[in-house]
Amino acid sequence: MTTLYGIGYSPWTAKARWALEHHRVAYRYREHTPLLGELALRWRTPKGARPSVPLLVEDTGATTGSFAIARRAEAQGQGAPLFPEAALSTIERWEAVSDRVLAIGRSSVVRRMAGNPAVQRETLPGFIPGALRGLFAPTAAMGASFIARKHRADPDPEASLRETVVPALEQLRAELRGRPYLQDGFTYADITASAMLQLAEPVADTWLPLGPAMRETWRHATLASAFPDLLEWRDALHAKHRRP
Ligand SMILES: N[C@@H](CCC(=O)N[C@@H](CS)C(=O)NCC(=O)O)C(=O)O
Repeated sequence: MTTLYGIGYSPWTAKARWALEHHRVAYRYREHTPLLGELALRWRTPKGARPSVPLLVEDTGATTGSFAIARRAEAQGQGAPLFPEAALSTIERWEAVSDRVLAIGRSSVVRRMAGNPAVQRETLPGFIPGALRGLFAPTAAMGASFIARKHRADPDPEASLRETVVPALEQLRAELRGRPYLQDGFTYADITASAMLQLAEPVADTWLPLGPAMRETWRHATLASAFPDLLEWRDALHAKHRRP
């Protein structure tokens, strides 16, 4: 059985799931718990690859990274291509921008998680009963600092939001020019570029179920008010191209 390991609130996991579902690849989903799940993650990760999620495990082998998983989905699945030849350079360019922007988002979110017991409780594994979640919340805080160390979190994510994320979103607005897609039709460029908007406001629960504290942790009022047109574009893409 094909299994996708991911983190429910991670936009990288969301990109992989969108591509798998677009191509109607059957898979089961398993939540990865940072720190506690590290040994199992290393054990499942192919030799030479950096252990991270999303990670797709099939009978024939494992694929790590949202981009490689999306390409694997395209190679195996059905439906309209997300990587048409003519769009490849645009897709690769936006993938690089999106990866940089999402890393800043991760730094910002793990920092905000550190002082927020409500969000820590929400990110604990589901098997921990409600009455004990408060007690175990510091474990989630340890998981967040583990991610910060492992992925060398940006020490000043607010400055990087201004210097990197705002120009990236302005560039996206300029390239879209009010059109529904970056290329002639829907491609992975739209998936990867629209994932950046999670840093302003996560997409609705229909597509990304989040607890209220986690939703609030991702939300950035200044970014959201500067890019309402892009949020509208991202929501329309989901409504049209992603099953709830
Ligand atoms: N470029 C990679 C980035 C993946 C990534 O950074 N994943 C982080 C998401 S927070 C992760 O695995 N964190 C959990 C861990 O390392 O234990 C992709 O496209 O999938």
